[in-house]
Amino acid sequence: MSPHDPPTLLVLYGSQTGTAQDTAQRLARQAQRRRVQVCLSPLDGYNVAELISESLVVFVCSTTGQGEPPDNMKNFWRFLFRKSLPVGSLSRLDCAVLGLGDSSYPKFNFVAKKLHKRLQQLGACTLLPVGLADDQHDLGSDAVVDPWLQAFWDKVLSLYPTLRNVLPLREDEPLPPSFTFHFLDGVSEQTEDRLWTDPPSSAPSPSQPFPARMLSNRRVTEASHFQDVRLIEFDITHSHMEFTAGDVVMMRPRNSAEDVRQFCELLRLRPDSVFTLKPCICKLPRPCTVRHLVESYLDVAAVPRRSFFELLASFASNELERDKLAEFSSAAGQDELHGYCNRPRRTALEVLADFPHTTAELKADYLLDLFPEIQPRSFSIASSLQAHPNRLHILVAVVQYRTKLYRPRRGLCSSWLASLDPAEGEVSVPLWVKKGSLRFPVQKERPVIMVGPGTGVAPFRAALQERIAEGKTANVLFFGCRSESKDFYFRTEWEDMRSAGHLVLFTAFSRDQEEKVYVQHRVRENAALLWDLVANQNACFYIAGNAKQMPASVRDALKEVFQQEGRLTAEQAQEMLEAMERTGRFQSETWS
Ligand code: 2AM
Repeated sequence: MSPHDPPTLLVLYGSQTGTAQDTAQRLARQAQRRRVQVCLSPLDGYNVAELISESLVVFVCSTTGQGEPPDNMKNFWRFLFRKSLPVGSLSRLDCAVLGLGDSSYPKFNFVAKKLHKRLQQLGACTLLPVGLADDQHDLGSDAVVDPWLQAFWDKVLSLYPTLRNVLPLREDEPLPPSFTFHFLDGVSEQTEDRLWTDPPSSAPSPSQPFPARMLSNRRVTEASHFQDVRLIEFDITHSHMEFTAGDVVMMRPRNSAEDVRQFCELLRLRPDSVFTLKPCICKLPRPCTVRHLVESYLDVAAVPRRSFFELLASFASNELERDKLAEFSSAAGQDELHGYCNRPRRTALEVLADFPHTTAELKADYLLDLFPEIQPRSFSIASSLQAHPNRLHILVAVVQYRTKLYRPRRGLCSSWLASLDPAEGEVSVPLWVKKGSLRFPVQKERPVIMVGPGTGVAPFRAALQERIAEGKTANVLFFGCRSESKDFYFRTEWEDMRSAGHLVLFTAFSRDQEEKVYVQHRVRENAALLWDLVANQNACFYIAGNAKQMPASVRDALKEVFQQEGRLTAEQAQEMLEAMERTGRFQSETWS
């Protein structure tokens, strides 16, 4: 390598749902096509102490809900913000930061902006302004991402002019696969379950989840109601799992048997064939069956991202399919791709069925490049160990909706959970727990006000059980659902708490009358009580649930309460809410 050649490009990503990973992967493939040495890694998979000796790094990071870094960059984040790091320690580094965010959340692209600033502070040279892609406005963020990637390459070409003389690999030439499959004859699979013959000796983790036995899976909405909501109970005896109210449980869903069958048929793979991988993937058994790989690892039921089409296009030999795939991969074809895939929520498996010639020719070696890994899903824990020792409950809304496509769309994890029936035989689900963002007060007298419509009530059920067991009886709950007779779940539990004097309950049944009645209406109606609790008794206020309009409307209602009862101006009410937020007296956990 001459001194004018570009150094190895390191692409590091922090990704929660896989978008940042996909973008990082696209950048790495662009580098491979330009014959630039490239190394791709999640931030926590990289030894951050080595950053001082790197020359060229791109960081691709998303920002999660409340301005937090994604889980797979949390260790990196802690390290980078250590006060002891010397100011000039990254002075050898040329770098660039691309952020993926959503402007409907308050701290838009907070992680990327903060990272960019911190790298500069540590002496790194930032090659271009931080890229701020917005999921709200750009089709799949490509309106920002593509020009940013182009600007990055322009900058690299200006720094390393010898690159201009390198003939890039053509778009239709496939890149070498990242893995090789070795199919074996006459060997049976080493299943994951066999690793679990002894009880674990420490708390479960993503790499060592605890196979929790499902004890019950009960529908809690009336049979004729449109929404199927399940209360699922797990046995976690001997798991060493510990959690308190507000924590979440994590699990990896599996693809349905029908999707696995169809996938194997389209790719002409035998589900029972057994293979080993090079390099190996520690989460997969060695050897592994194709069935296990497809069922538990490849995310074939997700809407595929652009890098999927780019890679697929490079294999297509059928002319019609090749043209269409090339269009979907191009910047100009993104509107079209959005209409074909994102809007109707078409799955990768359905796309493969639309491109049968290309699919039939796909080599197994490319499967791990084409499909991302199934990401773990989180659920608020809905029970307390004090009320239910050795048990963990979750509340799951089974996601199902229609688009223009013939088959209804189903949420992978909720449909998988709903399909598991402990009455038909033993079912176990590998679980681990994570600290959640909601924290409840330790002081006994301090009241809590909780607003949790729908499945938003899950963490509050855990909090109520825990608080009542600890003798904390100043509890107010606002619960909202459509109808008193159809989806008012936990009714008897709330009523028992109420009659014992441990709960003040307000309900909003949105569709039991002509006018919509929502939790925020009940908040306004109870202004005097709420003001007394907040202003005179130091109460904490919580919101949990679906992140559409609800959290913002409840916030507005609370500010109105402050204005009306506390005789505050709009600005003062806003300041009061912000002060409560800073001190942890106003907290929210929302999800989509
Ligand atoms: P709806 O479906 O009748 O509109 C739980 O999903 C409850 O939250 C339902 O009663 C639902 O009412 C209600 N809900 C929907 N949008 C809301 C919003 N913007 N604010 C508060 N509650 C809402």
